[in-house]
Amino acid sequence: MIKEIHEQPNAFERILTHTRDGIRTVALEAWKRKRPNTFYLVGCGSSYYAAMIPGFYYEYYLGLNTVAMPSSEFVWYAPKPNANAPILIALSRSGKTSETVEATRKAKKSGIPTVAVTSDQKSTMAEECDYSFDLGIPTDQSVIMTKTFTASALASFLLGVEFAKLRNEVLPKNAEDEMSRLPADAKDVIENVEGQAKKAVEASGSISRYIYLGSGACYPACLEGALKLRETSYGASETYHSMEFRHGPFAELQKGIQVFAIVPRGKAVTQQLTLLKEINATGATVVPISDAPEIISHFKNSIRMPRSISPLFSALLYMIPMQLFAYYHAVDKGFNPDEPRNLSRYVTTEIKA
Ligand code: F1P
Repeated sequence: MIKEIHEQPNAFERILTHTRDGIRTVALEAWKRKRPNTFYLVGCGSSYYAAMIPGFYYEYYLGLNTVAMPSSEFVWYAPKPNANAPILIALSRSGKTSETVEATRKAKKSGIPTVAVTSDQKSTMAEECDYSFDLGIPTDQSVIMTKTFTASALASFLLGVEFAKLRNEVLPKNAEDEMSRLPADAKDVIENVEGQAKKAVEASGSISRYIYLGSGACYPACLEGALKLRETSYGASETYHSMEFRHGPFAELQKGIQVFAIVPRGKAVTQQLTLLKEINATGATVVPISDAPEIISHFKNSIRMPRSISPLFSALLYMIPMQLFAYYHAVDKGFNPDEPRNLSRYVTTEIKA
């Protein structure tokens, strides 16, 4: 797991150079066949959260109508065949997860074009989908998914960029520049936060429960951060949209609960600082992960992100400290993250519409 976390800068580099041509070809072919107008992104577990990240980007930055949902929900509640030119983009590291394979079959039966995003080109999903591109990176050796998570989120985002170009949508300012910086930014993040993540683990001895707060594309990143902790340390962890937290869950706060808050600078920092101060006043421990000076200076336990990193890719870059925390937390508790209990690389189960 730790090796795969460290390989993410290289994986980003490969996706942005080697994989990008294949992504362009897929977008162009799919565009020629049936100009897609509604983008369904699906996956299970980590791959579902990975799908939610580009899901946010497609809508917010690329102007594409998008729905991100678990594969099983797509199987049960697929769009009507006369829906607004749907396309299904299915994410699965293995390409073998039953619900995701079934979602692509269901789409094909209704005439919905299907794209496979997977690291196994020989998998059922890659072979059965209309379009598929090689992620171009060796898959995670560990059962726990880290590198393929951020890599498939990035590759799916790039696919959206190609569709947005074909639709003449206005791309986010500096997008290409920020993409080219991503591998170096990821390296910078690892160098800066690894020691801090270890310290955060050392300081967490009395914590029995973790809450992750994030917004925008960082919300699914938080879902994945909390899942990493559950998969490796089997502890209680949950996720809320930052401002949703006041609407109920706030009631349970007390000493022994740690709140991770992902606050990249720029968006609603002052409002989130107010929230974090309120949380802190309950006795719960606040650990912001942030590059905003006003947040970092306020909490002694902050994990400080490098200031120079790309704001566009916060969700991918802020994922790294959460992965590292989960890894070192498990090791600290005496668990082996490379032999997680009751977990396999992918799940096969019965799923029918
Ligand atoms: C999806 C997944 C993983 C999870 C576990 C079971 O696999 O849910 O996210 O960590 O190992 O399978 P995949 O469809 O991406 O191969």
